[in-house]
Amino acid sequence: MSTADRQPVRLVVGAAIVDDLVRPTRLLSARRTEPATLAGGWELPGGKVDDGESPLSALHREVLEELGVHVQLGAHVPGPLPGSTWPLGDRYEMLVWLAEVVEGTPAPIEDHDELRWLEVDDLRAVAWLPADLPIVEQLEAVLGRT
Ligand code: 9L3
Ligand code: MG
Repeated sequence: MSTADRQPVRLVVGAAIVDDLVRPTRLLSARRTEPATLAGGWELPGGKVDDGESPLSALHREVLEELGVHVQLGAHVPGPLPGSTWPLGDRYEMLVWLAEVVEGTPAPIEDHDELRWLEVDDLRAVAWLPADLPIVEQLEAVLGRT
């Protein structure tokens, strides 16, 4: 494939949902059901930003679609790429916010079959997707500090 054929990297947004933005003790993890290559892997909920949509709107839309909740956002979890995003393979990069549920109870409505709240000192208890693992490691540092 020539350079001209290469697709631009698409932006994905993700939510690191904690029980309390001020004093976080638990992080919400979600087990994917699709595609087959990612099914069974645990991730921070979220998804692709649609054309013409702002990253913020996309994040709120995704958590509502996937988990049925409204969230309040906290700080970004800054990633290593320009724009503070995290690499997700060749095709995507992800912008991640800390978040707290303000309405509803999270349930695996779409794209996940199980949710699990992980204690901050036990964040590696699930099999995170390889791309999400470095983000979780960063969260260990961020959440452990409070
Ligand atoms: N992805 C990886 N980790 C995450 C999220 C939300 C997404 N925490 C990857 C999986 C897909 C792509 O990004 O390859 C788009 O995500 P989605 O729209 O299928 O959720
Ligand atoms: Mg998704």
